[in-house]
Amino acid sequence: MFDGLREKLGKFSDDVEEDVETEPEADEEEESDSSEPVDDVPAESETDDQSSTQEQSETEPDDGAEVAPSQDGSDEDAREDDRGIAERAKLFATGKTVIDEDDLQEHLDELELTLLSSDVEMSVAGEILEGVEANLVGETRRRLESTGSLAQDALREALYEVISVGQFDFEARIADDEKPVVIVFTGVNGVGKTTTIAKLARYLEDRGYSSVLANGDTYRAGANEQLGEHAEVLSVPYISHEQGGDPAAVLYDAVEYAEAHDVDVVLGDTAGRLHTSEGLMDQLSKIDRVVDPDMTLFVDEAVAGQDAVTRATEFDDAAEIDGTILTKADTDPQGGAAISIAHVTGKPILFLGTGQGYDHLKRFDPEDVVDQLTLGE
Ligand SMILES: Nc1nc2c(ncn2[C@@H]2O[C@H](COP(=O)(O)OP(=O)(O)OP(=O)(O)O)[C@@H](O)[C@H]2O)c(=O)[nH]1
Ligand SMILES: [Mg+2]
Repeated sequence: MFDGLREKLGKFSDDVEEDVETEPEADEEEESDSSEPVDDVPAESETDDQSSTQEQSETEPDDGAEVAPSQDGSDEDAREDDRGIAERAKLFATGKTVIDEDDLQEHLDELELTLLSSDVEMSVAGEILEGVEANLVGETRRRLESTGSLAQDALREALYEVISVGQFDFEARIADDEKPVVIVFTGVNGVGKTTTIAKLARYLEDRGYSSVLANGDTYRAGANEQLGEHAEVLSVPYISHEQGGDPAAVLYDAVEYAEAHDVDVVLGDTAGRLHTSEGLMDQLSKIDRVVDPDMTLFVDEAVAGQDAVTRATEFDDAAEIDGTILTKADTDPQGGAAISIAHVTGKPILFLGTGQGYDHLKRFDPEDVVDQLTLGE
């Protein structure tokens, strides 16, 4: 998953790292002469744990901006130098490495192209670039484990910032909300809504929650049979009406069934639709009015890239969503939608579909995704 993009992102980290220079050793002598009392600790530098795995581990006081080379020249010059370094790139947590501003800009331009060509939405790409730059020049927050490569860490942090938008603890919500918890699934045709519902029923069962499947897709011929078969295989109850019936009525019946039988979760399927199909979107509003779902989840294919991002926004505008499930992540080498959707909609990605089997559903873990995108784990 995301192999294509990982390769390209790896190039960014490698290229930047190649251009990073360790500051001249000359400093060290001068510094040891001036024997600062502070020399033992990296403490007053910004962060804690992170590595100085670079070659520059010899230790010196650090925080490059203030600890200037000079001594010999005038203070003026020293400050000028400092400012130069600080502005170019007061780089990197240790303060001992610098990269030329032009070089950095060139790498950032390449990174932008990489992201855009992998279907990352434009504003999200911009946000990532800003994050990378800020993380390189300023202090990295180190929420993620350090990889020892400063450029890679900066990229990882910036990716995490956009990918983790809006995350909430799905299982805690299921556990805490009043039962039955009603979840309705929306999205365009053929993206994997019905399959995802079946997978989620299995996922919930594995965690001790019962569910009932409700077929709100009264539109497509064969929809009843399809969801009904899943219900049979999974041994979960199934509520459906005749084709052409009112989806809100199906959902209503399913909620009543759940209440009567102490079922924890109602999983409501709906027909594939475009956000522009007025009649079908009206049905969603009616479902909202009649059963007031606890969550409306937008389902789309990871492989749809930019299209998925646009559709998520359109669905959110038309019938507010609480989160997204991206299917077919197993066939997506790019990751553009996975990176962009949460930031663009402000709603989290909750699950990834990773295949056609019932067990091919993974909780979307932003840290995990960042690792996959940058480390291949
Ligand atoms: N590789 C892969 N295929 C998937 C995944 N999820 C669903 N599919 C396949 O996508 C196809 C469409 O799935 P459905 O669940 O019928 O899609 P839908 O959104 O309900 O379609 P409509 O009801 O027609 O709107 C099926 O062949 C599924 O097996 C996934 O995560 N990975
Ligand atoms: Mg379906």
